[in-house]
Amino acid sequence: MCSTEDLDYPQIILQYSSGFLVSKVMFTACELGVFDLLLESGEPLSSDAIAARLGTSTTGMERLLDACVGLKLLAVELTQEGVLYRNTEISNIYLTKSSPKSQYHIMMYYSNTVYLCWHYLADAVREGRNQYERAFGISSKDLFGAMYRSEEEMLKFMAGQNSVWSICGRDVLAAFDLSAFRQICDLGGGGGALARECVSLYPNSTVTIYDLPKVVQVAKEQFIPPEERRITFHEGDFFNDSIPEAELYILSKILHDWDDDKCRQLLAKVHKACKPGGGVLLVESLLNEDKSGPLETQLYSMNMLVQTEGKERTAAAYSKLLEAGGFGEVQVKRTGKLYDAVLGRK
Ligand code: ASE
Repeated sequence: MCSTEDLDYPQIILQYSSGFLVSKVMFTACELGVFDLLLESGEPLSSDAIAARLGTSTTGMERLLDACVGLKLLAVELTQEGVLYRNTEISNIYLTKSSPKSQYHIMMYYSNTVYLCWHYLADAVREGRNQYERAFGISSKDLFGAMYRSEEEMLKFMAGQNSVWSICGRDVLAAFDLSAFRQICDLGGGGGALARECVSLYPNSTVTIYDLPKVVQVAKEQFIPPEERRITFHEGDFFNDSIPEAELYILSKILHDWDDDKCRQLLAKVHKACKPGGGVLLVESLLNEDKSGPLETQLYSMNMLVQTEGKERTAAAYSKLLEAGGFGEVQVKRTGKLYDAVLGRK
């Protein structure tokens, strides 16, 4: 017989069960503008004042604020006027829209897109494929046709990816000394935050952002200032169109979108275009060789299942793909952060 006393750590199960509640509380406080309001106000505010300013119910806002206090995203003070709420340091840095390290956009993407796909996680596991048809009623035949099903979705994704580089961009670009590569092509470079980090860290380099025409248009108009002369653009679909010559190709979170066949196909094409002595830098979240962790990467791999045609891989798996594409001298650098770097040479 099994009694509850035999269970050593029931609190772990309870904690895991409510994990999604934690995410949703943080996303919702971001979405409603709680952290932005408290930053702007410059002084602690009551739940009634916050509810009034943000146009929400008082009963809902009070509970949202209290849950944020429990998560240490807000702090409370008891004063004569009653309970007042203020941002903590992490919420000021990461959860306000205007902060240079803001994660606001990736949270909105998680809350409004990723979250809906995860509703069908069991179907994704049963079928072994993404869930755009169930979640959004659209065909997933053309992956980025589905991902960028509207201009708004594309913008949310681009802004979301950009926010990740404000935290991890430097580490992945500094993992190897890339200063010898002057002509760099960022394949699927999107909103260009990594390209901007790259020209800032390596001032003698120029970066061409290669992406789909509609992505390049938005990147030019909304993400990259025209005075940034070291960044140029190339419109195309890297599976079907030609890839320009360069000394270094950056494939940042590209291979994790695709199956092994597509990855080999793309890497072989990059190898052909690459100047002799050049290289390719993969930026990905690496699984341990026995796939025992890191947990964040294991979860991202589940996300690749519900959202893409790919998965997260081990360093050995990326090395094999690089070698199959023709690259050699593969070096791996773990950054200790979310994203790691793998360099191959032609
Ligand atoms: C992709 C990256 C992401 C494709 C779909 C995606 C992200 C979310 N959805 O290339 C950002 C990284 N986060 C996760 C959970 O992988």
